[in-house]
Amino acid sequence: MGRRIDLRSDTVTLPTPTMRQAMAAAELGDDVYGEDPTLNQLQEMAAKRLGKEAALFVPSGTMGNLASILAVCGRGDEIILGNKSHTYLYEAGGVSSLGGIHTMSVPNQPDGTLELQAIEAAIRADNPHFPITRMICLENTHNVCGGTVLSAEYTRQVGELAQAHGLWLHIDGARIFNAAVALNLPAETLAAPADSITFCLSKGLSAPVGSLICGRMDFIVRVLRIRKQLGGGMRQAGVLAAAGIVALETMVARLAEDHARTRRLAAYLDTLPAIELENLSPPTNMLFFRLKDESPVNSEELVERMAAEGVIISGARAGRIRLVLHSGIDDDDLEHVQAVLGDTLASAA
Ligand code: TLP
Repeated sequence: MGRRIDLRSDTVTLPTPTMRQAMAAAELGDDVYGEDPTLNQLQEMAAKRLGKEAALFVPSGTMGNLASILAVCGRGDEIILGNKSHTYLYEAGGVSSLGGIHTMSVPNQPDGTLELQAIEAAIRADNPHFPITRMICLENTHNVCGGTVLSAEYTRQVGELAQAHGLWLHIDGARIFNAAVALNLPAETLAAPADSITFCLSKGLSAPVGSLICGRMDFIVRVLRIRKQLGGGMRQAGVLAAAGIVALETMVARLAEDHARTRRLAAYLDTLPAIELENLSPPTNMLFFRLKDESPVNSEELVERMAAEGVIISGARAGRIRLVLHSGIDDDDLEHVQAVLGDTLASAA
């Protein structure tokens, strides 16, 4: 044994040898004093890449979204966000429990967008019965909608709508570089309409820890205080930032490989009669499927059988299974995954 192919998430990626070397050699200081040169370098790089004035390092994507929202909204304010967004579903209700912020969810369309009319209709009138709408949140790529990509044009339209109503536009860009690579556009273009954007180093980019919040300087100054309140002020965080710098320098363009393998895997799954694939041509690095009734195994059995062959997939929630491709999966691994899936599901139909 020994082979372990983990398709649960791109968060399972391990730092590359170059990252580990950079971490060992990183010049360090106390970042609460603003004196970690490596962290400062990463923050400057991130701001530049996203076309914003400044950036701030935080331990996680969850803290990135939370701190961004808390920096703009107060108790009794409201944010408009997708009903399938990560912030709405998977961030433990932090904006409400910690910020007293009300959420107004709008249906995510299958492509991850929110309809412009639906956003507009969700904006509150100025009336003492209502909370005050303060922010619109988008997610790019959209995780639960299938790793879907929001176009620059769509984002621009939402930005215009936000501006027309005096609202802040925040993008959860945990996987914004996947979107940028898929569209062959600079991430900066996708971030341009947003007042703030967070992105993660510890997903497809394979760094061990960290996310960045990017925006105007006055916003980042407010976020800095909130990060401190949340306990996210770190000291010699340059050890982490060193890996992040390598991630931005060397791990962005290669996301195209993950996307290509995801499409190849989808094409293979489409040949298996037991599988009902959601998207024949997944746009980025994740695909979703269900098992049909005629499948010889149910999803729990599939998870078990795959694990026995060294392939780790998540237990399906409501029968929906997600597979995520990343830098830890090469062509050999992909063949093994296909062989195991094929064997387990072969006797279907
Ligand atoms: N997503 C994780 C799980 O929490 C579902 C995953 O495996 O995909 N925004 C988006 C769009 C995300 O997908 C995630 C993580 C986050 C934010 C939160 O990032 P972390 O885990 O760093 O707090």
